[in-house]
Amino acid sequence: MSKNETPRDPNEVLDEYEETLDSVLAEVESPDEAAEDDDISLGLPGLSLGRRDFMKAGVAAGAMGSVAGCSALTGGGDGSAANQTTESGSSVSHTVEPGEHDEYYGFWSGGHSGELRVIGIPSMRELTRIPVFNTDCATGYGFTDDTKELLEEGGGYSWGDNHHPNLSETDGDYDGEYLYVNDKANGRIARVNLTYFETDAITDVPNMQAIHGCCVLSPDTKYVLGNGEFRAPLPNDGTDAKNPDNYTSLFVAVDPESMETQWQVKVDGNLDIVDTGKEGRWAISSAYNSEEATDIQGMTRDDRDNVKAFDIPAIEQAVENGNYEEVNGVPVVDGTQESSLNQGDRPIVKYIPTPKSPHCVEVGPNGDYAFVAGKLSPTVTMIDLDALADSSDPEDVVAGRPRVGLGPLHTTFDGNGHAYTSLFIDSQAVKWDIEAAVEADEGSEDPIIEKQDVHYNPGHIQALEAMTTDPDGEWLVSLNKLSKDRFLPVGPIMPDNDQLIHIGQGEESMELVADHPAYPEPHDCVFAHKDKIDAKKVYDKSDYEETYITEEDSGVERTGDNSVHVKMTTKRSEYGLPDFTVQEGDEVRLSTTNIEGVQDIIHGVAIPEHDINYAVAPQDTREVTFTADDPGVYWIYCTYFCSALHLEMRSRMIVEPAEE
Ligand code: K7E
Ligand code: CUA
Repeated sequence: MSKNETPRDPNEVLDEYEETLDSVLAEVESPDEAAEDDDISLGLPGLSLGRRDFMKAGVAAGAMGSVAGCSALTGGGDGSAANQTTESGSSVSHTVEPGEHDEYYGFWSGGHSGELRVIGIPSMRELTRIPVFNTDCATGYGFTDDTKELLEEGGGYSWGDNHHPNLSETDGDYDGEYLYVNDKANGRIARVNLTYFETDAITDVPNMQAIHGCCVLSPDTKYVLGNGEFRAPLPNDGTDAKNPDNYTSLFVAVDPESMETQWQVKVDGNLDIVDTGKEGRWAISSAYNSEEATDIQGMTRDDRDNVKAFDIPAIEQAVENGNYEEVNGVPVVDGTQESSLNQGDRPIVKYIPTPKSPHCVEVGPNGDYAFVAGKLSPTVTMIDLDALADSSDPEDVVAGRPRVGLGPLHTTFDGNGHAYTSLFIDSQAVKWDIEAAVEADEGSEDPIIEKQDVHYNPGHIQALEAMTTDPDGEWLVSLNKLSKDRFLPVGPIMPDNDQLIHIGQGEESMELVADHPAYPEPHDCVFAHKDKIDAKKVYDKSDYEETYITEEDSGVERTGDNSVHVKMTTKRSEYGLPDFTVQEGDEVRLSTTNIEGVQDIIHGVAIPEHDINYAVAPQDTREVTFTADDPGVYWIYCTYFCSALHLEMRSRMIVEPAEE
């Protein structure tokens, strides 16, 4: 704000905004008199829902935006016997006895905390955290030279917003190699090495401001795919900044090994979430804002949006044929509706009309259907992936559209014919029969088997290994955005509430078993059976380029007039150097190897007043480089309680004043 402007009363701004919103939403609700007629269909192929089947926009905006009134708005909260609102009385135990292990790893995205969290299932115990887009002083991620460089080359931001963790697959099953996750905030995709549970690559994808949806191409992880949610000029260099008509949204493919951007496809509307079929051909993206507006009123104006079905081999062919423009070094293929590449028999992107502003897409375990949750529509649209290849009429590809309840966001599967959809507004998980939904009329509630109250306002919902071709059932987690009254109050910023629900093999009723507070803000999680992950307990020094330091290597080497290389080992309970001396102004490269081979004996290297602390695990070598600016004595100490003499584990850095 320029200093000539007087600040406005925030309430006044808010009132004004709400007035505008109300008037626009009133228009959306009744664009004309005829629209009041319940029987009028939308006149769109594939959309035989009546207007009453859409959540009225006013209700939608109010309810999606507020959470207080969920019970008042509940249509489907039927209070059936299966509904259980507290965990008291749950008959299933999720207790893992002391000393016992969980059966599954759960990998949780940490949202705008930038980290991932590893949680054991069924105990819901947090096992560790993996810093990805954030820095972490417990491990030294972002402090040591290699991790600092990783973050700098990955864009140089100090935070990220990770939503969608994905495990690498071979033959449609998890191979335990890698986890890939998006950064919605800065258009990045990161990779975590699951041997060491460590981030090993961050790709700052060109041309994309936000990457929201993210998945791997099943069944063999040919690509990591990402959806650019925010439309922007291409290239975004200040040209055309004020002309939203020329903004575009991109879909990207990144190579899972090199982590290099392979190609992008530009499309109409904003892309949201993406999942792929099981045969390597289709990637299905939900999308909103086909209006291509820049404000909420405009984005919700029309009654329909288009799900995009990306035909991966057709896109590869277009790239191979040179049918692209290169922008910032990336081949960008035109997948907009008018594109010539979408006119022939084999369009690269198919546009499938859905009720407006859908949220998620999840492809079911056998790859038959993509489930598109309606968000503003109380339905889930099932897209038949087999029909997609042949049909020219989008109507043919809609296999079913059950009415599941208010605010459907995400769907998961037990592998036994059931889908479970989260209902944000109703605050429920709804279980329904997939084949019954194909048989039933569109908009029918008949496929619904039961509803379970959750607390409160769920986003993602995930059952064990639901994203593989062979889900395991048994447990489901509802990732609820709000916890409100479920925990001791901890100040105004409350934790989320991840709730564990027992589902068995789908033959029994859902049963709420545990509440689990979560620091803001997980979006999604993914589960892998423990046998599929082979985490190393000690580093293998041959995996690392850094020079391994032995006790004999410990010492100070002057490498230039103003630079030194200090090498020292760590072991219980001493550093390889009890002290070392450098000159004021020296650039100090400090290399440390933990020479212990024993599991869980970690040493820390903390240097007071130099903003340095990092962990060195058994057989690992880490380096930091810093400038010794201030003459004095600095006690380097160990931050991991490694032995009875841990407190005594110290070294002394002496910085001698520069000569006058
Ligand atoms: Cu629904 Cu980013 Cu997957 Cu959040 S997204 S909830
Ligand atoms: Cu080493 Cu404490």
